Amino acid sequence: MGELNPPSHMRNISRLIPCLMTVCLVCEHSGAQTALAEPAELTKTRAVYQQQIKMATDPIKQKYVEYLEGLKKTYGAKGFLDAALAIQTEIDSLGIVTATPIGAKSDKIIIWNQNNGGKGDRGSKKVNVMLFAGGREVWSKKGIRLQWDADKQVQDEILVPALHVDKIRVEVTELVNDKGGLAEVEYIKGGKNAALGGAVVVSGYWETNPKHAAATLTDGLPETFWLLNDKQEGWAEITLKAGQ
Ligand SMILES: [Ca+2]
Repeated sequence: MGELNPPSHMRNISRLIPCLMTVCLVCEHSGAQTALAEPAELTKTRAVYQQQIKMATDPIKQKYVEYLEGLKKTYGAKGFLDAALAIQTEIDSLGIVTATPIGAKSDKIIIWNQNNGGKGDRGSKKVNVMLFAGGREVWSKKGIRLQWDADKQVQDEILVPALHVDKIRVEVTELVNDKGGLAEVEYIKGGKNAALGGAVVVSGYWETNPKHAAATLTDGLPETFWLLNDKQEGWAEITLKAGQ
């Protein structure tokens, strides 16, 4: 009897094949019909349904985004940049527009170089930039090449992640004619310069001449400039205005 089983199975399978093919054809056919002739009521009701889902879920997403923003700041302040950026990616993926810009590159630093008031014998070629929050470094970029022109004053923009920052440090590492300096450092956040009028501490300034002291970096005037002593690299630390 066992010898008869295989042909019997084969017969069953061959009977099934046309049936399966018919089912497939029907499926395909009915699918095409639905796509071509969707009733207006369905389109309309689906739009209402999707709108209701959006209205119901947006407040939940909003709350989640608020939580993530707080978490991002906590990690940023502790110096865990990778964690902060991972949280930013999660926020971006939710597609929620919040009141405050959350774009990872919405903030920027603008560094105005100087040429010794048009004399063209002093300036800076390269800088390192560090961002701090609560005394910890949260972001840095090293070896940034600055534009410099002997006749006209030029500036560079450096895009930075939208993290909570309270202090920035600029290190001048390469000089023009061994005589460095900068005219102004701006920290643009939400369209405003958070460095304007901020307290500045510098490694030193040219012949302790007050005309070229630390405060010239945040006075909002590109024509006033900080000069380093000859043949010396140096740094400036700027405390951003509170509440920025
Ligand atoms: Ca200035």
